[in-house]
Amino acid sequence: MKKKVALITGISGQDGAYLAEFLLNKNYTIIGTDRRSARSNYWRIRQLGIEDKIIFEEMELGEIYEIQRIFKKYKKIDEFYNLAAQSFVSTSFNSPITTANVTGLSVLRILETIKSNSPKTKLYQASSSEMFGDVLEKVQNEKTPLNPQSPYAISKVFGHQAIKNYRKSYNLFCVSGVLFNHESPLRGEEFVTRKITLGFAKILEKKNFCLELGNLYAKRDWGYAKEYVVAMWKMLQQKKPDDYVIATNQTASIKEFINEIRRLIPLKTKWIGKGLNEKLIDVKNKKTIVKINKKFFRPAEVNLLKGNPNKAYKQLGWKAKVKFKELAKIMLTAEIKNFKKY
Ligand code: NAP
Ligand code: G4F
Repeated sequence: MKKKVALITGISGQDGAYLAEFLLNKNYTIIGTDRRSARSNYWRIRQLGIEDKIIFEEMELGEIYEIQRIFKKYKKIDEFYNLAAQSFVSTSFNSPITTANVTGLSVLRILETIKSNSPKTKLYQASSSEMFGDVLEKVQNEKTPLNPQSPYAISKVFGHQAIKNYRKSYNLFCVSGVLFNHESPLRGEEFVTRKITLGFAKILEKKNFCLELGNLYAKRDWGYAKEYVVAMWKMLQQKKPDDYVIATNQTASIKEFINEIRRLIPLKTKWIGKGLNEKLIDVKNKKTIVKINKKFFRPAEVNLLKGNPNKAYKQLGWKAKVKFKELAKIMLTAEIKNFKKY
């Protein structure tokens, strides 16, 4: 049987690396695309030991010609996973137009290219729970109305609706995975869970490090990225294309995530103060190890995300095994191990 070919945009990102690893184990040929040819940002793929098994291509998603060029070069692409995006919500407030172009409009460029050049290619689009924004239902599912709160989320809504529209209008096999926050040791250092685990690894090593954070009270439904990429693949193996929520159905605040880390470390710590003066201190020497910095607050916040993944369970047979407490342990353990190595 001929090997299936999968193209992954955003191959250098967290999900790109885990998805490539998963699909290689399923004997796929992987074309991994990124906006630049420099391999310096392939640390995740290197860490997974799969760099030599991927065909790398440069493809700037801002240019439709770039996407067309890749489809002309590789005549048969069975599955196309669009994971590339300006994915950091904070940055989207400072760079809204770039975000809309890359995260939103690129989806249309891909859909147009597939429609004209390769209508049999199945497309996975990385939609996001951020689209629920200022939530209109306490637990969010595929039917919950969208209420985005950032240029990032607005861009994701555009891509999400484009997928629905092209599926209906042109009968393309294109789907959106509405993934809630998923984390791992391969998460970018700017995202809050990784910032926290890295911060605590530094605190344990050099005793004078202080971690500065923004809003501790926003709640997220945090899962494990390695499990979430499996759901992406499952969506493309269905008879009919459809959209799915992927989540753990548990929610916890940033402070609760920190409290989980506190349980895992050999330091006695205590929360003191309120509002912008809230701090976590080392009980023994009274040093501040976590404090609030206003600069990490967002112009508009998403206060609560909690997903209902029942449809994915029933139709894909997918369920999250790792919940946020175990996730905190996985991430902190890896962080400390890495620190010791370097
Ligand atoms: P990530 O680690 O930030 O990776 C994003 C990828 O997009 C990187 O490879 C990045 O390349 C690439 N990229 C950025 N701008 C580009 C451009 N102009 N042209 C081509 N590539 C570009 O994100 P992730 O956590 O793996 O997430 C994967 C996707 O899922 C993203 O679309 C994200 O928005 C979405 N999502 C993520 C989560 C989550 O919790 N992780 C939840 C829901 C949805 P560089 O290395 O060059 O920056
Ligand atoms: O880790 P975050 O930056 O992730 P956020 O904004 O939820 O977005 C992530 O998940 C989305 C899915 O829901 C993805 F679509 C998106 O691409 C990305 O992967 O922030 C989480 C929460 C926010 O409420 C933020 O205000 O943590 C709060 N927070 C508090 N202090 C902080 C910080 N976030 C960051 N990044 N840095 C802080 O110092």
